[in-house]
Amino acid sequence: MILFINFLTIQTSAAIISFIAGAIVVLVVIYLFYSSSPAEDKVSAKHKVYKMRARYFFALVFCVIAGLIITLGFLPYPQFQSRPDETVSVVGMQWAWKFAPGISDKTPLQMEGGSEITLPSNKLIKFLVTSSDVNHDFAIYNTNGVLVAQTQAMPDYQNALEYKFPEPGDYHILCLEYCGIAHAIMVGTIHVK
Ligand SMILES: [Cu+2]
Repeated sequence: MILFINFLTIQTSAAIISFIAGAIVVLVVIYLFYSSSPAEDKVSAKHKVYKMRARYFFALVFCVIAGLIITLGFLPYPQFQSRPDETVSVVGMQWAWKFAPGISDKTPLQMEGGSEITLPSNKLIKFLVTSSDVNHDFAIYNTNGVLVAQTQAMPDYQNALEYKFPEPGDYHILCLEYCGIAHAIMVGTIHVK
């Protein structure tokens, strides 16, 4: 079963789920069509419907709360409660990235830094990401070109992104938010040792 799931792309899974959901809707309509009884007086029908609606409402609230409680543990946040091993300040600007080690006390415009930085592998790195002009998106791609982490780089706001580079290599930083004519050349590199 797991092997089968691994073969499914997101698109195929979405198509199958849509098909099943559509089939359920059709079946419900057919069921309602054949199970509907002749008209009864409005007052008692209304009373019945309200009663049923209340039951469905509480069942739905129960399911949503249970779902939240069960899935809360899968959120990635609790694993990052530990202190980061290193902090890096990041500024996105038209059209480059600036990296500086540590917490910068300069404004994004004044912060000095290059578009490359060297960081250790298997250490928790905290990126403090902001922008000196428009919205950008700080996206980390691994050595195979796979997107592994991202956060928005926004003017007048700082987003924290914590990531542990699993292995050494050159990780590229691309902008995922179209930010103007030279958006595509906005590339940074993190050399992970
Ligand atoms: Cu950009």
